[in-house]
Amino acid sequence: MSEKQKDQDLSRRDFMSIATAGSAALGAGLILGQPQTAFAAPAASKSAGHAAIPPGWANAFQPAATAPLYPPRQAPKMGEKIHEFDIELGISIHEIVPGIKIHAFTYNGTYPGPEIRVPEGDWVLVNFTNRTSEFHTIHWHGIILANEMDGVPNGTQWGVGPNQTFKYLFRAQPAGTHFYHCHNMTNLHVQAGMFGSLIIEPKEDLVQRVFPYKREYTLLLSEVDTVMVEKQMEEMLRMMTTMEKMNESPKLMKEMNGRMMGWFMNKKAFLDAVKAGYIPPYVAANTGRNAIPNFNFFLINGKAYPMTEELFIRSGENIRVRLIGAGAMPHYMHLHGHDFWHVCQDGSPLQSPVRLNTIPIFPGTTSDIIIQGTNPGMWHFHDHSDLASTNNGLFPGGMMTMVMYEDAAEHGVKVPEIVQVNS
Ligand SMILES: [Cu+2]
Repeated sequence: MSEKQKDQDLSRRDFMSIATAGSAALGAGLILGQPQTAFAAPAASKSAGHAAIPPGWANAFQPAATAPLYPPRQAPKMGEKIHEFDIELGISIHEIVPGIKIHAFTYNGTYPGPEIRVPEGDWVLVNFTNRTSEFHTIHWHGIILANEMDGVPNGTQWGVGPNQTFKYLFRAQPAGTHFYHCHNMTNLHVQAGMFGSLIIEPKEDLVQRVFPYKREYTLLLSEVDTVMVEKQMEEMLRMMTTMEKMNESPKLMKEMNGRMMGWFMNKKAFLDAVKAGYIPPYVAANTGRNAIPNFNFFLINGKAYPMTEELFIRSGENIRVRLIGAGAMPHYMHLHGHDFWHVCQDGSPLQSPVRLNTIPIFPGTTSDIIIQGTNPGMWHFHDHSDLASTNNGLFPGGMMTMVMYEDAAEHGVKVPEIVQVNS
């Protein structure tokens, strides 16, 4: 797959050893909270007033700007670059935190799936092979592509059945932070791990120009009802034989769909079936409140605190953080000790960056922020909804991580090494 995020290999333990080694600086008279490094950041951050636009940020309003850069129905031409990826879907065991494991649908064995990162305007070819007994697709969320490639089962394509391969081909547009996910039974399949980031790098990056950065992090935010996932995954495994039989014959599948799966060829076929006595499953007693997820784990890149990965920064450094609302609930990411710049929404640069300390991430949205290294220490970065800072109802846990200054000790800040799983 695409290359891994760089520069994240410094473990918390390494960080602590750095912090401990430098702790003598505490006695050396350093003033806490005042970084000595020159601050490589826009002058606007030093100016008064929250509305100041960082200099160099020219992003004038254009009424036609939402039109695709390239015609979505074009085919690749000679000389155009095609990035090819193989994605195989299987069933894995995924550990959220020690002691909590669930059955997961995984793209290439990871929860969430692998990052796809390509330059804007190049082509993406994904060979998607389904090695499970359920139907799946991949929907390319936020991408402007040909209708047939949109990955909506029984909408723009038949679901990809067991051991079938579907080739998704599209041009990488528009630039920015996007994601992909299964569009079949999304309530279960996304909770079960079928989502991942899709980063399209622009030819000219306004964010990089105005806020020079070397390190970036992508945080996929989601949540899971582990009881529901386990129950439904077990049911799915029991249904395996029926599903495989249906897959043997598309004709049989079309005939059986109404009764077996609740699929109809069109609206009239559905209404005719109702007239003939068909009872839709949502009327039946086995659904309702019990089938609505009651989320008990809240995840960043598939993990809950304390197993979430920290974000590392140094004084004077800018880091870019891509936040993706991949799940079913809104989250309100709050950073302690800093304001940050909200620079992009749903991939595109804002008309002007917005200064915040808490940013709402709604389902299906992406927000890019720039954190400037202005306050050495170890700072909580978490969903400010208290519901989401728990594991199975116990605080602390869930959607929480830390922004860790690698040079905290040099600035006289001592960072405690505590891992807490109950208060
Ligand atoms: Cu799926």
